[in-house]
Amino acid sequence: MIISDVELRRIHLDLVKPFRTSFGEQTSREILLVGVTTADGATGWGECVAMSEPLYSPEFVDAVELVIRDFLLPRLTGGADVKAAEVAHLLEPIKGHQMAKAAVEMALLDAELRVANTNLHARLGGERTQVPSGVSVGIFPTLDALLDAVQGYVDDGYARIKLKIEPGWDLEPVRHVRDLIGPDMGLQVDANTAYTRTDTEHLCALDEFDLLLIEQPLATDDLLGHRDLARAMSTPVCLDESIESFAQAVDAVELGAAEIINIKPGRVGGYLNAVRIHDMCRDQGIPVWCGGMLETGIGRAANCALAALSGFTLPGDISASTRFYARDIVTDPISVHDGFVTVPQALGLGFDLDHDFLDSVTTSSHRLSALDGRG
Ligand code: SMG
Ligand code: MG
Repeated sequence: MIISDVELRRIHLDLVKPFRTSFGEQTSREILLVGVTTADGATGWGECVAMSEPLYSPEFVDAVELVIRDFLLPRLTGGADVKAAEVAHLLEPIKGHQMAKAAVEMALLDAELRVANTNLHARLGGERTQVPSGVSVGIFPTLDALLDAVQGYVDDGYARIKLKIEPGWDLEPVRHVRDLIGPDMGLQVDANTAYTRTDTEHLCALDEFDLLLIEQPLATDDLLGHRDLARAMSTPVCLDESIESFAQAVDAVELGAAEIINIKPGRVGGYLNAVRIHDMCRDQGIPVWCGGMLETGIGRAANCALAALSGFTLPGDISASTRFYARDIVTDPISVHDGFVTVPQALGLGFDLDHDFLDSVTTSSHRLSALDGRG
């Protein structure tokens, strides 16, 4: 593909209700979209999962836009013929910035698939046409409010519940939710790095609730702490924030720090790296599941295609679009039926944009003519 034009577009979407995690509360989402137009006249879109502030990871929207514009695009433009599968390698000289890189790769992949008249589901070769859908439930001001919300998601048909936890909001909420949903429904917790090694005994008290996993209890760089916790707890330890690359996934698995991995394509530099991590984990007998970053229908469609691969043996955070947004920017938003979402079969990543609505939520748009690459 020869990139002829790039659009960096920001959108703002209000959340249907606030979403609180151990690192803060969100009431809206600011998202950077990357649109690439190729010399064949195809347009592809990628969605960057970075948040507005560097609270989940070091990346954030303002920085991502700058990095893409000044450092990533110049390495892919200037008339060069670039395949999506080459993007990660071409961008390797730029250190880090996995979410920025993923968004660029995604846009090129979308364009490439559209030109080839196929989609991501077919390209990745996922066996399934439906994937089980889990929902991520935030921290609430009261137990009653939490239980109301969980009951609503159970009624919506979700296949499993993930509770956000933090010190002071863990054993009791988990106990009440387990009582509410019964022993058979999948339940897991996500601490987003809120605990330390000194909390081991406290965290072991979660073992009695038969959780599918505990996600990222300790700091991002505390692999040994996660290994020791994994030895102490019967609940499997799952890493999210700690895994930003294929190499880190290999190390974490070998060390015994990751008994399960949450694969987020944005966090690991793109869908193709995500597939490599999936393949490695499948070979090592490590279950994986597809995480979520409050994506729009662009990322949500692509995540469905990824989660259709056979190693994704646990339900992902791939909920209905309406779990976060009253209206999505795609024409056919993801919805949940009997615990499953259907892998979209539209061309490209699997979505078509609702251009009028997209324009109405756009807050800025910068077009770059890509023929003057500076790589
Ligand atoms: O998209 O369903 C979703 C969100 C899932 O909880 C979710 N994501 O750590 O896994 C995680 C969080 C990261 C984003 S929290 C603002
Ligand atoms: Mg997480």
